[in-house]
Amino acid sequence: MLKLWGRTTSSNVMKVLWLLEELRLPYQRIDAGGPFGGTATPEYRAMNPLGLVPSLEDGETRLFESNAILRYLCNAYAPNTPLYPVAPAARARVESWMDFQQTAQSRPASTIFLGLIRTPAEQRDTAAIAAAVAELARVWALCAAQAQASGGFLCGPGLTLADIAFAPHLHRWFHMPIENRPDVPHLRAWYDRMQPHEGFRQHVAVKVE
Ligand SMILES: N[C@@H](CCC(=O)N[C@@H](CS)C(=O)NCC(=O)O)C(=O)O
Repeated sequence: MLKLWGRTTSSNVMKVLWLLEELRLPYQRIDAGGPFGGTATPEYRAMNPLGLVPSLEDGETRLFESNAILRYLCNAYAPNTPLYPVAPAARARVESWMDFQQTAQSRPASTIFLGLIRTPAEQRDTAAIAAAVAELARVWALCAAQAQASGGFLCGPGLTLADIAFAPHLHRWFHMPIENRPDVPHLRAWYDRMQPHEGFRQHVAVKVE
């Protein structure tokens, strides 16, 4: 059975949980990271060198990096899924947006989340948070315009791994107490298109904590 290591409050774990649900794959989840710890042991570090979550164990295969795990699950268990198209150009487009999530979106999103949700009000760096909000709004504008132009989701009218990779941060954007949250055209429509998916409702659209 697939084993997923990681606490459910991690955005990077959430995206894997959504995909597992989307593909109807049975799995066992083991709490790790944050208050659960367990990520500093040599055994865990052998699976995930920085001691982060998620990690996936599938028999002898051990993987880290959430987006790599998403791709592995499709390749191994759903090779023909439209979530990760096979045609080289379509696949590369999905992968471009997944890389963009890690390189452009994740950093400002983490600054906002850690600042607003994990830091006591009196210790917050409000200037850093405001700068990250402006930076993330620019990233969201690009994503939302892309989804609108593509017919609904980032890479066409149907959901792909690219949308799943962004989803936890998109949910947080609308649910964190962001002061003067910029209004990004079409962003809410992209977010709303994810709502009918059971895996999104169960694992992503949860209390922000
Ligand atoms: N690029 C990595 C980032 C992983 C990451 O930063 N995970 C965070 C949670 S979202 C983490 O492990 N934080 C420390 C902890 O939970 O103990 C991925 O996508 O898997």
